[in-house]
Amino acid sequence: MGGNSSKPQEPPKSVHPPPIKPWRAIVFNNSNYTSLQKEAAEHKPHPKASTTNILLVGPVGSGKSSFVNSVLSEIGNDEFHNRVRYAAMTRVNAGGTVTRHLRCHIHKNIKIFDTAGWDTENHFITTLRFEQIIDGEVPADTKFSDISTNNTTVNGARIHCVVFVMSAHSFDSEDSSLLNALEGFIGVLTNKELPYLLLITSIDTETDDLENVYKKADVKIKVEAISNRLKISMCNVMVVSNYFQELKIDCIKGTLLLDAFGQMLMAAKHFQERM
Ligand SMILES: Nc1nc2c(ncn2[C@@H]2O[C@H](COP(=O)(O)OP(=O)(O)O)[C@@H](O)[C@H]2O)c(=O)[nH]1
Ligand SMILES: [Mg+2]
Repeated sequence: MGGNSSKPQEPPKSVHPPPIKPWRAIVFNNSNYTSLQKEAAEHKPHPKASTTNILLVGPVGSGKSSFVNSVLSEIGNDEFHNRVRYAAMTRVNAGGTVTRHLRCHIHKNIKIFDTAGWDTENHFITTLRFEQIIDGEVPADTKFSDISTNNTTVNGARIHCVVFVMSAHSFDSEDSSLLNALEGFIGVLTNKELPYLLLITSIDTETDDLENVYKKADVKIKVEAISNRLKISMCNVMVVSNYFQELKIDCIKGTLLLDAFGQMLMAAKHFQERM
């Protein structure tokens, strides 16, 4: 009698499944972080290419511009004293798309091309326009609507690696016709033997424990679902959390960002060798 008020309360059951064996080995410490920064800073394109050119493709709001900003903050940290760069090109809840032009961000011998979200109105024309960008027929700063499929030039930079950017947070609500179109575009890249990677951003919305991101069963299930939907093999999938509210760069986010970026540089160089 008297109830069990003195019984210690059981801790609430975790809603997350138990940790799994990490599906990717990554070390989060200063020495690995510094070595990843060095790898990017010392990047040299293959002698057959003057610069390494990476193209980001994906829906509006997937985190493309934020990724550029995050990576430039990491590789330009000497100049910015560990500050996150001013994010001029990102926008919250962008209804339209902020990036209407092909934007080129240059750091030494690396060029990162940021693009508008895929035009869902006309997948066919959009695919042709992106094909022209890849082939180096579109100069930087060209407005997307001005890319003409019957007026080709060679004033652009030939792309060496394409990165599909998807947000873990909004993937489930992406338009399926857009995902089909991106899948079709991946077919174009396969024919050209151009390397491509899948970059999953906003992984911080799936876990608040980024350091153990590769041990989380539910994160793995989500990442697998995205990679299966786009038919991109898991070995070509990178997960990151962009800087979106921070003022200073940090080792955990930076390690994931630079690891992803290093993979892009390596894939691009592999293509350059075979040019
Ligand atoms: N939580 C979180 N938000 C992000 C991340 N990356 C981008 N965002 C936010 O998503 C919105 C759209 O990002 P943006 O980079 O402009 O997307 P873009 O249209 O693909 O260039 C912005 O409000 C960003 O702050 C991320 O990794 N985590
Ligand atoms: Mg953008």
